[in-house]
Amino acid sequence: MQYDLTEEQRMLRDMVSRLAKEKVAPGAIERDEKGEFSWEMVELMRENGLYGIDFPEAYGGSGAGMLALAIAVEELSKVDAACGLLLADQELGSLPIMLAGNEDQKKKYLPKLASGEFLAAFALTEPVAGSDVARLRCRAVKDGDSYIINGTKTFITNGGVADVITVYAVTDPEKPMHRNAGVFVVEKDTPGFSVGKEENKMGIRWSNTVELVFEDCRVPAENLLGEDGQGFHLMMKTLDFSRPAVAAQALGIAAGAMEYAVNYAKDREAFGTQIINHQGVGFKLADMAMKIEAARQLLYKTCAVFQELPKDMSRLTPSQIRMSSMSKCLCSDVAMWVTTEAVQVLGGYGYIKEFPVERMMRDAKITQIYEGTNEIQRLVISRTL
Ligand code: COS
Repeated sequence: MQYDLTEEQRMLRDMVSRLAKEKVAPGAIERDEKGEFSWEMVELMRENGLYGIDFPEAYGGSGAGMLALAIAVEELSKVDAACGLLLADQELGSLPIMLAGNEDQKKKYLPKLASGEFLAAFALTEPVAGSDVARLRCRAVKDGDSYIINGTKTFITNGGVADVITVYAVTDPEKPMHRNAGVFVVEKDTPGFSVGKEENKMGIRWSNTVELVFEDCRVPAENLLGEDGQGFHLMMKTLDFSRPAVAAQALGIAAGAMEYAVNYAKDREAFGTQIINHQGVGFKLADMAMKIEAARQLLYKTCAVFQELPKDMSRLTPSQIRMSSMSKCLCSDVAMWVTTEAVQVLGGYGYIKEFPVERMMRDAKITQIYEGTNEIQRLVISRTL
């Protein structure tokens, strides 16, 4: 029985780790300060074939699976969480097509998403709600061979830079909740679609986060993914499949902060010895190591389970759903705790922008919020027990 990474997964980890240290880490502080989307980082992901890691080989991906994707996101996020998010969000925006797209839709979009020629975004949250998906208000009304979409989506990662956006909209409010919506592929040049306000964020600052506005936006009916009425379930399944990538981002942030704190604690002296020798510091680092490794084991196990599952609209079991939510919740809680303690280990330096743990602490916070708050994850977990 194998309970370890494969040779290919190790090679990928080493390759992405090198790339992260040599090409991503050097500009991380500047990108964070500027808060402008980095096409240079997109190009780096494209050149190294990283966008297609978890895309099927039949559609131009490398078919390496979800664990490989998690490993890549983790390595990138060790030095720059917004860079890890480039891969995680490509997966999130593309998953509705992978899960519910027909052959024509898959052929049309997936190869370009796998290569990174197209960027994807996922549009679910609205100003009125993010957690309570069943009460979202964006509408899509069938009109002949099209649907006309009206509404506003908010906090959409990559919304202003994406070529294709998968959009959730209620198609028939008379139908029962959870069975009254659809998910549509909207291409960026569609008339009636526009990008609104760009958010100025606490963390993952150079990642693009915007409002999207749909005003009589007419999309061909053939852009509906799966069946009309299936939208809620498609979005839930998308999130089950995508949350492990957010967990990987959080894990990477935690591991990056710990590595920095350990090196600092070996270097810095107080009371005649390196501060790692003081239990007040050494025990913090020990707790970091335990929590990170426990979170990593849960995440990798979840990825190993999910990558064997068919990417279609079949139902997941409660235990599969629970594993996805547990990974996201645990890894992000660990990231918040570890980064806060890493700042503490560095003392005054931890509070200064020249030292990366300050940014990591700000970056960690969003992982407890997006793709379902950790309160929602606990709700999902408790409902499946
Ligand atoms: N995976 C698969 N199916 C799920 C599911 C999940 N995680 N959660 C719920 N479902 C299914 C249920 O099995 C149920 O199916 P049936 O209608 O066939 O019985 C249906 O969806 C409705 O479930 P429920 O009654 O639990 O729905 P609620 O309206 O109470 O909402 C939560 C459930 C809160 C869990 C859901 O709205 C959610 O996940 N919200 C968070 C969304 C989110 O992550 N937002 C962040 C923005 S995206 S970056």
